[in-house]
Amino acid sequence: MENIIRIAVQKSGRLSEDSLSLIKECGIKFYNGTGKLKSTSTNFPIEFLFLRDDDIPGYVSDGVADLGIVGENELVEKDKEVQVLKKLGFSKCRLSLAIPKGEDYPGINYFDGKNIATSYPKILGDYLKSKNIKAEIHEISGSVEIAPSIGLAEGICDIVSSGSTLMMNGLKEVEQIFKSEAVLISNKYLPEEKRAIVDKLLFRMNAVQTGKS
Ligand code: PRT
Ligand code: ZN
Repeated sequence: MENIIRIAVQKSGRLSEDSLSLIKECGIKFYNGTGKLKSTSTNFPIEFLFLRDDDIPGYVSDGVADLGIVGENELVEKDKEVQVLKKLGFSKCRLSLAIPKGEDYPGINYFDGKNIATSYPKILGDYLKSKNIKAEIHEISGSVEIAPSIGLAEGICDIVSSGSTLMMNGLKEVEQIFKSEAVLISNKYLPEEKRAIVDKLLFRMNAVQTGKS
């Protein structure tokens, strides 16, 4: 089916609301009832897949979805071949290194020989390598901030937005290693018919953004 495009958006989480509002502001109508994993617009040739954000880069690089909206942190971590069409300006955050707040921090060498818990082993590994630091990366999938207090690791590398989660867990941010926001991504090999629909969508998204600035 080449006269309709498919976009993967987060089912529920920090990206969902802004992703769907942006699409609605583009004048695209669709139904997204709770629990529905797929929906087709009634006035634009687009179908929605509601997924976990972790799966979005892979679905877009495989061509299961033509487009996706995902955080740059997830995109870079998953290391899939896709094209970034547009930065979307929402879900802004950073990936930072943090340590217990009572510790002295002399600089990045602090982490030499230490254990760091994270859900972003690739981004962290690349960063440590670029700084010539040899640390042990301990991959965990969630609640990273409690790792130091339970003796699992000496430091953490996790997403920070306001900083209050770090504070509540007795940690302080010592290095910002990656800045992220939501981006619109596309499969690299779209046929021309789909490309034309994507261009139409991009034109509307640009108009929405210009209207806001
Ligand atoms: O279920 P699914 O896998 O789809 O969702 P998820 O739980 O993996 O992701 P979700 O919905 O939490 O976040 C989706 C994306 O939003 C992330 O990949 C980031 O690109 C972006 N984002 C923006 C954030 C935050 N802000 C954020 N604050 N993602 C996570 N957080 C968490 C962070 O992990 C930490 O626990 O919030 C806490 C820190 O927030 P502050 O404000 O206390 O600093
Ligand atoms: Zn996720």
